[in-house]
Amino acid sequence: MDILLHQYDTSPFSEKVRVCLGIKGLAWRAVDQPVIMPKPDLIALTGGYRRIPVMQIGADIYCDSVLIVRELERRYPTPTLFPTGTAGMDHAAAQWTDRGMFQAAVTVIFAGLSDAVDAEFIKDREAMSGQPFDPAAMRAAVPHMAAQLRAYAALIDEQLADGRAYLSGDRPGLIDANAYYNLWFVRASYPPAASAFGDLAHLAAWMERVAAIGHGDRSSATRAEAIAAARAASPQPGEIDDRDAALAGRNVVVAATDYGRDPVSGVLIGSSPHHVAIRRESDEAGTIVIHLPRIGYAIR
Ligand SMILES: N[C@@H](CCC(=O)N[C@@H](CS)C(=O)NCC(=O)O)C(=O)O
Repeated sequence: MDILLHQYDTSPFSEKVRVCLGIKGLAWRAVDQPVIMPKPDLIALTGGYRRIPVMQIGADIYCDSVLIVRELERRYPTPTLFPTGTAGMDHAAAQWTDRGMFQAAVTVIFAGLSDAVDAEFIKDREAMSGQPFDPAAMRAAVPHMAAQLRAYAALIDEQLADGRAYLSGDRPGLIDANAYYNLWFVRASYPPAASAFGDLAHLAAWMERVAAIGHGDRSSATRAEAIAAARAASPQPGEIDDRDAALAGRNVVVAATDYGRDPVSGVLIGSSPHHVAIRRESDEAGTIVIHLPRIGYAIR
């Protein structure tokens, strides 16, 4: 079954996943989704989750880049995303890159672009975050956030100072994809802000190496093809962690706790410390199972 990645090209969290697909040399199909709501063809598959990226394999739908890369490693273990056997801490690094580093990148980019940002985009992101888009406040935060970004970038440069090619040695892994994608985002979206890290020589050479990994064997699929693929497939069976036994087979509602908190409801059919899997019926896509992470998500 094809790996379908619901994404858009400018999405930084999608770039994280695309680099992991490149490390693994996998074939996959990009399903481009809109940058703002409405996204009816995505919601038909996710049951309400609106963020990008989402990975689909048949009738199994994986929300959030953290869970997507975990599932890629489970299904396609070779070559590994953890070449030095540090999977736990490499996954934990996402709590740094996806939060503090991402917020710093977003601030320097959107403060820089502020006058050029489309009104519809601003309205959408205000609704998603519950926060006003305030260009003046963002511009005031730039010195601090640029300093944060530089400090984060200097950590990466420090790790590379012994001449290693990638962050854990001579082979690339998830830690490289995580550390890379926000810097890529800044450089691609608002190049002047890349001055926060452009002079770090080890980091600059490493960014070129990560870019050269590429994205694997990419082709494209339409949104209608993705929905048809879900309808034609059956989801994988799930297994429930003993700790969640009381919730097995019950209706649950799962939502992110940071932003884009749109709830997804369904019957709990699988769980582990890292994920929950819920089954629901979609008018368009038939029976689907939606997988969501546990860190940063609440279950009711
Ligand atoms: N924790 C999520 C965050 C994803 C995220 O914030 N994605 C951005 C795009 S890169 C998003 O969904 N923005 C709103 C949208 O595209 O509708 C993940 O790791 O996948």
